[in-house]
Amino acid sequence: MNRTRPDGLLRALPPLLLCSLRNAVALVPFVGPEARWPRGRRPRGATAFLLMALAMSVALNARAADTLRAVGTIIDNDPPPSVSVDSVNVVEGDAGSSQAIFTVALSSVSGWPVTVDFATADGGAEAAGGDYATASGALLFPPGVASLQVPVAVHGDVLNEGDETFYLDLSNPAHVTIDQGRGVATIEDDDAAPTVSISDASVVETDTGQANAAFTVALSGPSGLPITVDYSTVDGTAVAANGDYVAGSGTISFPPGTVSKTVLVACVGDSYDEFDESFSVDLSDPVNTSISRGRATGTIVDNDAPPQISVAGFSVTEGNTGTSKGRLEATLSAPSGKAVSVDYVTVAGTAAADADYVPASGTLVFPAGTTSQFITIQIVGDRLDEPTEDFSVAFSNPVNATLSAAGG
Ligand SMILES: [Ca+2]
Ligand SMILES: [Ca+2]
Ligand SMILES: [Ca+2]
Ligand SMILES: [Ca+2]
Repeated sequence: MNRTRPDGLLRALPPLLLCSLRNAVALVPFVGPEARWPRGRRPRGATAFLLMALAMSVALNARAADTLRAVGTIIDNDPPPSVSVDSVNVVEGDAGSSQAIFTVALSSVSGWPVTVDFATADGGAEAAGGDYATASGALLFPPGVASLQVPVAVHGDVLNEGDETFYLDLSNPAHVTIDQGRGVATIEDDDAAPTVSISDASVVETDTGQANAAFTVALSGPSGLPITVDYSTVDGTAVAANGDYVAGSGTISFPPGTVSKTVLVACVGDSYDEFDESFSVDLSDPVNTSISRGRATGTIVDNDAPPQISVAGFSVTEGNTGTSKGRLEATLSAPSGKAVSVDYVTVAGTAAADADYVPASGTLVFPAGTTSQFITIQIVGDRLDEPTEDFSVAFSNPVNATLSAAGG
């Protein structure tokens, strides 16, 4: 209300004149013929004095109109606004950084400069673990501004993991109250689970004790989640119940970040010459992974030399008629896990074929695990007095064995 403009004085004149008129009427009892003065008489010069007072009243009122001011106080009846921070989702990415952008908003604009502090806080996402970059500071809302943004850097990776969260917390409000003081940022994982595979293994057999076949179980990449997979041995030509290896099963655990584990299977030594034997290790029940190669072959490489075949000389007393049997024993130096065979044929010496013995030939077979076999030769009897005669049995073509230096 500006009262300094000239037309303001014009507007003030009517009330001033009215005020002066009231003063004049108030003086009437003192100036009229019925005026009652002390001691019942009007003092000399009183009428002139009162008229002068009336004139001064009019003049004073006129001067007051020149400086009149009215202070208008508008008492604000509005509460301060409140401030809230929203929640955001951001796709993680595989490398570099992306931004989680929080919006901090006032419930209404304010005529005051509004300030509030902000700071990030770990949830499942950890700044120290590289999931995001910490951020903190103060937000100033100039009068009339209702919202501001707070970007927070989120770091990408290639780990399969669950969605993770962190927070943006508000504090120290000025000219504002905090309504929603915590915003949640959800980092959405975008990585596939790694696969798991098991590799073949082989071990050279020992003669005593055990040797381990080491199977590598590997993930295609690291994971942010704990991974487990079960394993179990399965008989092949190697049979656990026969003592070839020690059956085993269990659960393989990969803590987050681990990509390789080893499964050991004990293989039992022996001295049997045998074929290489194999068994399998199977994977099953993968957790937080899938199986890309679920069966590995374990090969037990035999380290035993083939046995030697040896024969002893034999003698037989000739009969007078018909034939009698001469038995020739062939032996192996050690039992074998393989079938051993060797060819034989009789060879005449001073004894003549047919006249003194029945020629024979064939293949002598030692079933696996046996060490002794016999060849029977028919000796022809006669009544002729004669020197001791001899013939021989020649061995050749040994299979899964060698011939000893000493012949039979
Ligand atoms: Ca990723
Ligand atoms: Ca990830
Ligand atoms: Ca052996
Ligand atoms: Ca062996």
